[in-house]
Amino acid sequence: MHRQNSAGSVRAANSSGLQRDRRIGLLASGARGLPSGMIGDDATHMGAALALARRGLGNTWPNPSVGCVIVNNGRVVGRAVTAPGGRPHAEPQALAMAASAARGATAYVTLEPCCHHGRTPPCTDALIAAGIARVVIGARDPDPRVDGQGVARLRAAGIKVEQGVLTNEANDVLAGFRQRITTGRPLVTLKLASTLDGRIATHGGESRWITGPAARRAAHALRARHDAILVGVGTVLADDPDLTCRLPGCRPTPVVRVVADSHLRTPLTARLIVTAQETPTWMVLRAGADPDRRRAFADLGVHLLAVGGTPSGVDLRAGLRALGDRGITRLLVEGGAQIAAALLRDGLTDRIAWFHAPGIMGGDGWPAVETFGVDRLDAMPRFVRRRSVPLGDDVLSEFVRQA
Ligand code: AOF
Ligand code: ZN
Repeated sequence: MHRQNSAGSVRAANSSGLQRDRRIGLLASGARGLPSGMIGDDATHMGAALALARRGLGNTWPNPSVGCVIVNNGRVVGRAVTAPGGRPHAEPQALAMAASAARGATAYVTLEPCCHHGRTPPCTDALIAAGIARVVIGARDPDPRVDGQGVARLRAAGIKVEQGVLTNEANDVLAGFRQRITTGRPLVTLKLASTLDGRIATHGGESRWITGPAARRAAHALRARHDAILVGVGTVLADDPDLTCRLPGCRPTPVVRVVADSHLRTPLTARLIVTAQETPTWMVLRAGADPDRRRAFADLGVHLLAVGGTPSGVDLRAGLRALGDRGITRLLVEGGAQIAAALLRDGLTDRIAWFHAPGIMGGDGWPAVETFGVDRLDAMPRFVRRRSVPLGDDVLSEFVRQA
């Protein structure tokens, strides 16, 4: 009774989203114009699983956010996303919701189900035990403990497995996890908010506010979908930011705030430091930094990550690797101009979210990105625009690094 009710309400709650996803799915699968049928249905349900997975972004590190939708005879009987903290995985939660309706059903999973005995039992075995007949997978799991073996195990148990449904979208949701597994560092998104001519403050340092309220809300939503936010010590000294996500009901787990501060110049009274007990604050510092000061930060609950230095500050490449080692998959970099320049110079910027406000300061204003030695056009890092969204008078443009 209870199960039927929950399945019914899932269906009702989801129907308009599903219709929207159906349209998107049909376009994405190239099946435009098909009245109904397998390709369209698969894309529809995978679209719904991807929408669930997107909701988990920022909350599941060190694990990927995975969406799972279980469909029996055209009816959604179970749906779930990886739990905050990464466990339980999506599949056992969706199977629990479906209960006996999982028998003979199709499971749509944005990521290849795991087959290893890690901190949780293998999802492949849970799908097999529940009597799932068919599994549709968005992206293959790059984790070497899985990487194709999940598919093989399902097939060996007689389950029909389809791959390649909305794979680009699934890989997009998986990008942070893939980056951590394959390179050891998180996916880096640089967030900038500037005038049309790329200025972030007047000569006298006035910067509040350049963009309007809609853009600032979108910036908070961006924080919600990342595991951690990085700023340089210059930004802490200038703005004393809080770096939390201040949208109501924004996220179940707190975002990790990270300060790159080679010589520990951050004041012990900074907001990021005095709130470190409630919301994690990590500092990336130089290995040789003052031991007494290190102890003072540690006593206040700050987690310290010592790495090597460069003439311009901490070794950011090593700092990013240290974040990856601790499980961070998606990092949002929010300032300042020095860090932006260093990340661009070193090829460490994977994505850019740039908010442009329709004002112009001219050369008196501070640039969003410091100089970083581009002397020829072919030395300039280039990006591809993925989308632009008007937000009041401002525009958010999202870019990915050119392959
Ligand atoms: C799934 N469904 O929802 C997620 C998966 O340490 P464990 O046991 O939690 O396993 C973590 C690995 O499981 C992770 O590295 C990734 O390969 C996979 N994540 N797999 O079937 C899920 N989050
Ligand atoms: Zn699993």
